Amino acid sequence: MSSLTESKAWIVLKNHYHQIENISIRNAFKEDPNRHNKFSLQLNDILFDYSKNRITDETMPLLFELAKQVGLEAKIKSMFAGEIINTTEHRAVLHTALRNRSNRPIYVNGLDVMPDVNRVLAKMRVFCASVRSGEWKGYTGKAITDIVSIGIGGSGLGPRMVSTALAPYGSDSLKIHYVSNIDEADIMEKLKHLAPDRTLFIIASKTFTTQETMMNAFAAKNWLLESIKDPKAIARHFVAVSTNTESVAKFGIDTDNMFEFWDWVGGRYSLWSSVGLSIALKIGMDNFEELLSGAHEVDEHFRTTSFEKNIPVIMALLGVWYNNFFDCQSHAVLPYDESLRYFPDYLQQGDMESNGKSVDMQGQNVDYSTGPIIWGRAGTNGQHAFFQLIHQGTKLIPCDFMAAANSHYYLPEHHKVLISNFFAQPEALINGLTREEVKQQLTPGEQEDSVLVASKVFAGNRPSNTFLLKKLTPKILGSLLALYEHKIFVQGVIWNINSFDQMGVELGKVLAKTILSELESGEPIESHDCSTNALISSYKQMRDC
Ligand code: G6Q
Repeated sequence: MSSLTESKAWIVLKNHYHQIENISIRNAFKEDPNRHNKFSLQLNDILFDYSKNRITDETMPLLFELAKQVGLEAKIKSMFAGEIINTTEHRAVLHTALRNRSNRPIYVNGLDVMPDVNRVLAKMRVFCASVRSGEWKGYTGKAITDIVSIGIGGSGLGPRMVSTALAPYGSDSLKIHYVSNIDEADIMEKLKHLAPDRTLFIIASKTFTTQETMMNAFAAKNWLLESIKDPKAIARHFVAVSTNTESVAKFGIDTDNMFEFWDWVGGRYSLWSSVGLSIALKIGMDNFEELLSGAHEVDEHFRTTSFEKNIPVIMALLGVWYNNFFDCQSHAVLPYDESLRYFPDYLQQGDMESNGKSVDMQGQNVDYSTGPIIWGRAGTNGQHAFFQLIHQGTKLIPCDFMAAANSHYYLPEHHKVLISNFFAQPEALINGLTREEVKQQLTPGEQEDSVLVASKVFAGNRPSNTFLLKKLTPKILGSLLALYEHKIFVQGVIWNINSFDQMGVELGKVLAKTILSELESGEPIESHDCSTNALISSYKQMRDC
């Protein structure tokens, strides 16, 4: 047994769980008209309501006790102070410095990182203004109309999600396209609509060695040079976002057009750095800095607020409550906002790559469940796809619902219907529908059909959190993303795992390299299990016939 599951706070929580696991949320609301006030918090323009959870007045204090027991307060200080908390990679974790709008000095190895952060932001500002105004010209003298940002994982998901979410703030004369996949369909489908002399490529790669990104970058370079036959054109059509100056120069990009960031920025936490260049180009630097400000406000909230009023801490503890005590396997994220359609994808990486670990900080296998499976889709589309399982399936799936009170668009009736669904689903999830209620709704003939009656019963009591945002502005989005980042951090601290490495993505990459060379070989392949050998052989037959 690990010290976590043997600890006092954990054992007390386990006992409490057995006492209240079947508490009816529906009854809890009837019994306590103050439940919403008690279990909700407002942070600037975000209202966080966690009253629709299986918790009583006793639950949260016990969960706060767990947070205290694992030394969360000191761990938060360590992260903000730039200590080496990513111990396997010997790195500080300082995405908070990228949005430190207070400019408070933050030291890594005795050096204040803020002058560098501000220098790169200033460089991004000049560049964005030049491209957006049309002053920056392509090689043939034409202004840029299309940006293609090539990057994968942390160098792709965040920028794509944010620039989609903030499309209403975007320049109509500048279109942004994202290419990640090594599948040629990704780049080919994007490039076929573009004019090389009006296209600017951003190669976003921390290492500048990632196979997918580099192959796509070379394909982009060839595409450009097929049309504009002078290699000097590269300097006007390619910029890089990286920590690797040498490789950027080797690729042929003018290092004056390289936007740097640092090894203390983890890939999946990097959209706040120059990795967000495509976002800044789309929405302008003022709006990009608003995004940073929103995140900074949450950083300050997280850093300075007591656990009882600390939204990321509460989000994390509720997640632990379901993950470790109710044995929930997954967590659904359901933005009622089409602009946030990529948010579940982005959060999948942020959460699952951070906390999908089974070894603790001391190198021991854990004997408790760690990060949940994160999934979801924008509402109302999800309602017509998988909500059946959330309402009536055999699995308990805690959900996060989020929506903006004000829309950027001009079909007010649409927004009202969207919001009515956004409120209805969490309510339906807790209330369910009893046998008696079902019978009241049936015709007399239908009441005879016991299968029909049973099928229409909803057990209810299914928990959720609700985030009501005033409007999806850059600032509010920045805040929302930072809430989730810190939730992930807190859970990593409780589970005593390193949330900032990602060793689990390496093995498949190594095997793919071996297989790549075998795909060209005429010899029978026998080095794998019989399934993989046979599949490779069948692939070659299909490919070559
Ligand atoms: C994220 C990971 C990973 C990384 C990509 C791209 O935290 O480290 O998703 O972002 O593998 O890496 P490069 O930016 O180095 O190309």
